[in-house]
Amino acid sequence: MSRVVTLHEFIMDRQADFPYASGELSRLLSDIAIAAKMVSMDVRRAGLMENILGAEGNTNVQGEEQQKLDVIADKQFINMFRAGGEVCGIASEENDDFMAFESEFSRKGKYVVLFDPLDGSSNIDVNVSIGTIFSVFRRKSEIGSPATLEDMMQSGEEQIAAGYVLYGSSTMLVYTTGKGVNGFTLDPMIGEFCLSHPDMKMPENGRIYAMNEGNINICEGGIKEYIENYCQKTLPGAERPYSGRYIGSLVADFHRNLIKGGIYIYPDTTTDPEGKLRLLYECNPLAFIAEQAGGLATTGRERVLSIQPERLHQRIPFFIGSKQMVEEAMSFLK
Ligand code: P6P
Repeated sequence: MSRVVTLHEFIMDRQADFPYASGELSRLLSDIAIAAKMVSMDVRRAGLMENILGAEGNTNVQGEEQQKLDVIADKQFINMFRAGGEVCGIASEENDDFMAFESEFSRKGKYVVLFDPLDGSSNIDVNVSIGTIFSVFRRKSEIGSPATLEDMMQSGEEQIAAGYVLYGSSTMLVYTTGKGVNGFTLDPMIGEFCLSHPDMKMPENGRIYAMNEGNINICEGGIKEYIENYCQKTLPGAERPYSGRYIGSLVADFHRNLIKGGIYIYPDTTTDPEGKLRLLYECNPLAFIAEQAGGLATTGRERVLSIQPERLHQRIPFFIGSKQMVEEAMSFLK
């Protein structure tokens, strides 16, 4: 029985990967893990706390109805970043504009974090898996000055870390710093994330496709053919066609595909002509993880990580998963 490796030990062991880092990134990742534990506790008892469940009573910049837990999770992460001293500013799905932390202490932070505090929140009240997604950049602005919009608007290739927390049958934290992908499961007995999925690799191919097929007749040409004439056709020699699995929580669908192989597709549609998923704090972090695990993430036409952002809450069409499946799906696009 090999010894349990906690996330904290793993981060410290890997600190040597960053000869110039004096521990700030390690502390930032540890802060994310602490906030994730706190959100996990809130998620797991939401049904018992009527002040947590249900709608907040307003809509966010996305025009989506905010859930109370969205706002609670957003505050947990922001408070952790503000207090930690490594982060000079943030942008999140739940805040219209980016936030430059005011204190002199925070302005010395070297990093900015863009995050979706609780993705899939329409699933909260029905006890279906939800997740947090985060993306870390080194600031471009001068240390000691307030964070700027330019700090937030960097292309995905500039990320120095990215990850997600999955509040599922167990709570997992999966992240990369550009040297592979590792997964940690929260052990509630000791309150620590423990290494459970070392060096994760996404299968080159798979037989699971995740898409809201309710959009099949309103999305860009080629997708309908891919789903109906490829995924739903019994492949020669195969016992049955692909399996459709759509959870309605990007993090849960992505995590399953990372382990089993598969593709997640959210194309542009007549209702979401630019696509639905947000480039900066949903697509970029998962694209970084996908590529680090041997997968692929595109808009259907270009690599996600190469996109130079134009707006903070910019949306893009999103094809992410097993390399061969994403390439296959792209071949159907007109
Ligand atoms: P639809 C959740 O709001 C989310 O951003 C993703 O987590 C999820 O995959 C998608 O949107 C669900 O969108 O339109 O299928 O309900």
